[in-house]
Amino acid sequence: MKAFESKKSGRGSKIVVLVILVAIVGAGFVVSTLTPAKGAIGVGDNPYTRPYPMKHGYWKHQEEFYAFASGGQQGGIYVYGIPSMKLLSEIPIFNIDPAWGWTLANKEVKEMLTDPYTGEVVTTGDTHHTILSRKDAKYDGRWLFVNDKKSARMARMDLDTFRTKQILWLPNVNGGMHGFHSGPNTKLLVGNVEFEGYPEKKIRDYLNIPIDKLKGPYVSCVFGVEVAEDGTMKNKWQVWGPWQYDMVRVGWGAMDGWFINTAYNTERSVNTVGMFKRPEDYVFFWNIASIEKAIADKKYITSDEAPDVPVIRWKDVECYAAPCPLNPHGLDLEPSGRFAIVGGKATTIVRHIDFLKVKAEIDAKNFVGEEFGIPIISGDKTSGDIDAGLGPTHIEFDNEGYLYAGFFVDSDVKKIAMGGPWTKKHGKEPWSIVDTIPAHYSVGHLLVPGGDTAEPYGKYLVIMNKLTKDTFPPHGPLVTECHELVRIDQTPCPLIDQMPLPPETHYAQAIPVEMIAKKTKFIYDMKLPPKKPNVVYDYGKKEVHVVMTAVRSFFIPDSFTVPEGWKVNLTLTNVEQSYDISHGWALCDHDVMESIDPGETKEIVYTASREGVFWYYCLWFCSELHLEMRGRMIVIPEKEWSRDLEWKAK
Ligand code: CUK
Ligand code: CUA
Ligand code: CA
Repeated sequence: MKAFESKKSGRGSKIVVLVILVAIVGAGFVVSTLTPAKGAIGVGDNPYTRPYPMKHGYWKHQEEFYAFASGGQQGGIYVYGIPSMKLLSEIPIFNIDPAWGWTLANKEVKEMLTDPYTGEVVTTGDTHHTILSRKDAKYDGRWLFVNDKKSARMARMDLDTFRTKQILWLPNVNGGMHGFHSGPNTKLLVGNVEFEGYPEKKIRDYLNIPIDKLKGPYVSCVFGVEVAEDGTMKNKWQVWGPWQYDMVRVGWGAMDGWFINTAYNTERSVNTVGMFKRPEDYVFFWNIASIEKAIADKKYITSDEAPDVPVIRWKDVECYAAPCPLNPHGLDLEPSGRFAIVGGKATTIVRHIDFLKVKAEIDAKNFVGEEFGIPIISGDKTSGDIDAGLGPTHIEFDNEGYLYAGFFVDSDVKKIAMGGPWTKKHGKEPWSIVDTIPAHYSVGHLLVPGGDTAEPYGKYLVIMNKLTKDTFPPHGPLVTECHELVRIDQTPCPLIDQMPLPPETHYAQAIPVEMIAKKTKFIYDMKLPPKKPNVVYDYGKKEVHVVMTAVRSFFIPDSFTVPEGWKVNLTLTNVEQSYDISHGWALCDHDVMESIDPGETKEIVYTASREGVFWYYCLWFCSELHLEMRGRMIVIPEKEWSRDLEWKAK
């Protein structure tokens, strides 16, 4: 693959050079992948072909990035390696999954999945955006945040255990939490509510926007979440107004102190056709300090539901609108923070908006109109269009001054040389298409490692397709998704691999392996000494408290008795201090199925509702005596119960 590594040619007769390059690189690719290599290194002399015979630990050393991909309606996330495109983990978050012990019998999980405002336990979710934490607008490897669009909540996963540690629910809204993004240092997360909300009367009155419960248009909000040093999230503010919002980016660099978001339904319609009525929609520019000032000036109310969350009127903060192509979806920020790139998904247009020009218009109070009191900035003076293809969706960036825009309808990705200061770096015509990368099929989000930061890592592009059709062998009417790996440090950009991944990734991010691998926990920090196995009977509350340990190949105690109908509160510790030795705790004929990792303690709560003998057993094949690793819960009718039947330490 020497041809791929060679430096790109400079200016000059571009077309001729491009044609020659296509020929050379194209031929080089075919030859090197099809020619059998000498020796035992397998087919082809390139890093994408696995060695044969296989070497142990090959993939471990091969990976450059971890990719974190949202699972959509699967409710959690997927983790896979780049460039291997091999699945490493499928992690439950808003859904339940007993393989992880992520169930309602797990006290901690049940608490996280319970809506604090309604008391409802919600075990289905729709994850869209993964947001890695950052420092100075670059990933720092501390946390991963993920949203649940359906139930308006967001999770924080610690990247040492790959487990969710907190779920934050939004007050005042009925779901539809969509785009969200992190500030350059992850002290503030900003999110959008995509669906028109219908908040309590107090907020409706405060907004003073006439709305009709049956006909709409309703109102909606953009919200801020504060992230503490230890990662704890807290609802900080909500700004309510006449529009709903889709995608959002919190600025850095040139746009520091601002965030931008889009509304594709500026028509404020409640049906599909109505959402297309206008020729263009809006990108909004919000000044973060003005929101903080509104709070300091006490220009807010609070709802009965959330008395600690300021609800601010859109009119009381600094917000400006600029026109953007019809029904935008992708909205992204170029690495220097100067250009906002937005694609109108119902058009062929990708628009670049220069924030320096926007700021000049704002400072000069140069506006071309207003709507609902929001000043409108001239599009002609601040932006330019690239007529790039049908159905632009999302956008990512590399470190060489190129943007990558995916096209749902065209089923391809356009590599576009950016203007401004980037022109010097790549030497290409500003805002021109330099390559068209075919995709299979119908592109949603794109992933370039670090592609939404101030310093993208570049090198690879993953195209996350919405449709797969004939890419893989058929497997029923519900078909897998397709993630396609492309090399982008060369033009044209070759397709390297295709990976099936179950439904349905929206956004994904990738971070260098070394940033995560070095901090991964192998064993949980166990509180020593672990609590002694014990069973305590609380006759007042009709509860049994069981303290149990798991170690190859015993549960201690290996049996306990419970009066029928009592609640069981089981504290289970896996006392193993050995990597990869997880145990399970499945209780027959009950909806209890847990998993517990080395050094971990879990609280499991359920009711012993029926008389009988019920075995509990380990779920992981943990040792040669794994099958023997089991015990019995003996449930005795209350009228037959006596204190003599209590479990006693031997
Ligand atoms: S979204 Cu689904 S492909 Cu929720 Cu960022 Cu665009
Ligand atoms: Cu423990 Cu099997
Ligand atoms: Ca529209």
